[in-house]
Amino acid sequence: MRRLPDGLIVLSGGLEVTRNYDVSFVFRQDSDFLYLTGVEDPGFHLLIDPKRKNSTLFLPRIDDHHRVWEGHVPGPAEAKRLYGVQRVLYDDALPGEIKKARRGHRRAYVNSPVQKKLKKSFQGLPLLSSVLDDAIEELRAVKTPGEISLMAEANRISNRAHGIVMRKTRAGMREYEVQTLFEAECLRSGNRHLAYPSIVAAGNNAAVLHYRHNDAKLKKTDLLLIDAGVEVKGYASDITRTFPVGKKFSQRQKDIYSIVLETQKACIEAARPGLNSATWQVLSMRLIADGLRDLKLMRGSVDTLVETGAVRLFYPHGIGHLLGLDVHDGVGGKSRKKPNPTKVPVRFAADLEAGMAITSEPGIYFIDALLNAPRLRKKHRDHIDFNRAERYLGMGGIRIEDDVIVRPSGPPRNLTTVAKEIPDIEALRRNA
Ligand SMILES: [Mn+2]
Repeated sequence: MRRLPDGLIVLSGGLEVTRNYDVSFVFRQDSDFLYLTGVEDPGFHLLIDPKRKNSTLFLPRIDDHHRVWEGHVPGPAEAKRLYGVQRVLYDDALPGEIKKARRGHRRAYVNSPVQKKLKKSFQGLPLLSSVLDDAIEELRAVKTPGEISLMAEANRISNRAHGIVMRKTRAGMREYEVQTLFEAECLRSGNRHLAYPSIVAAGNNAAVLHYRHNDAKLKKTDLLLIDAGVEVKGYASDITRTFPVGKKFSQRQKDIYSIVLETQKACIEAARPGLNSATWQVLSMRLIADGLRDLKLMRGSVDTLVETGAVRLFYPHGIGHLLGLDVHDGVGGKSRKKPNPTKVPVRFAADLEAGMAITSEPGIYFIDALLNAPRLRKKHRDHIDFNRAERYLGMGGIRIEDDVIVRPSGPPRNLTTVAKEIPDIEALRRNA
């Protein structure tokens, strides 16, 4: 209401989507709608009237047929208690309520389902949707204490599940069996959704950034990368660990792992209010370039390795992202956009703020499609020892990812506690 005081605000929540014939996908609420209402069921709408300072939730009218098949659905009185909204009505009242509420408003802020399906009710009133989307994105970027406690709960469950995976994974298993270890622990917590499809990638599969097959057999000499997290009341956790399928890391695996780990810890330490996201990205690229130079995989000044993009052949993604009701939680709204103070292009340059939830997730990968591309070999021949790099092909990739909350001062609060130091991981792997 404070951000958009001059218009009527109307949003529709998500609807069920058909999976096949008469079966729907498991329903997951639209994140903006969930943010504003807490409603996890389909078919709801929300009307906010800043002029009259009230908001109304509209629920789908349920008939007896529905009750027979689906069971109990809250009525208006119960919904009012559950969702803490001033007024609750059935959705057949929505067009009439819009007509009443639009009096005195010169515009309406609506989300795209309203724009598509309820346009007629607003006749003559300009409908703005990107302004509304941006205003909510801006609000969602900084978390309230309540949101942070839900994110901490999601991390507690995912921490436990990652711990089980790290203890119980054995050579000879398939990647999907490891996935089952993780996801069973999440379901056991009473939460039905994962924040995103789990990535379980053994050996060279970890060089595929969004690997989803999860069906290869684990070999004793492989590293296993698992990127997985549960969702609690819509709030995501997003955690990655990489560990040996055998008892111990090989020396070569240790060398690469240590660079990623030191980079990840330094980037967490640096995540403080006022740090520009592009500066943060450059910091991670510099540390990785420096480590790869020590291993003689790269040569030249760190500045050159970063500015020419040579380091991107080993580290082709960002250091992190905002986290919240979406695993990639928008960028914080247009008003947060700042000039990029670096020479490295980033999607969005903005300053970190206290209360933001972010991931820190550097990685090093040996990707055949990059290391064996003739154009890239030619372009970066002065800065990458491709012959040496080829010897690492097959290792796949290493990524370490924690979820942290930026604090007003000092280093952030780290919600992720899964083992990541080499001795701690090897202790969990001693029976492997
Ligand atoms: Mn992530």
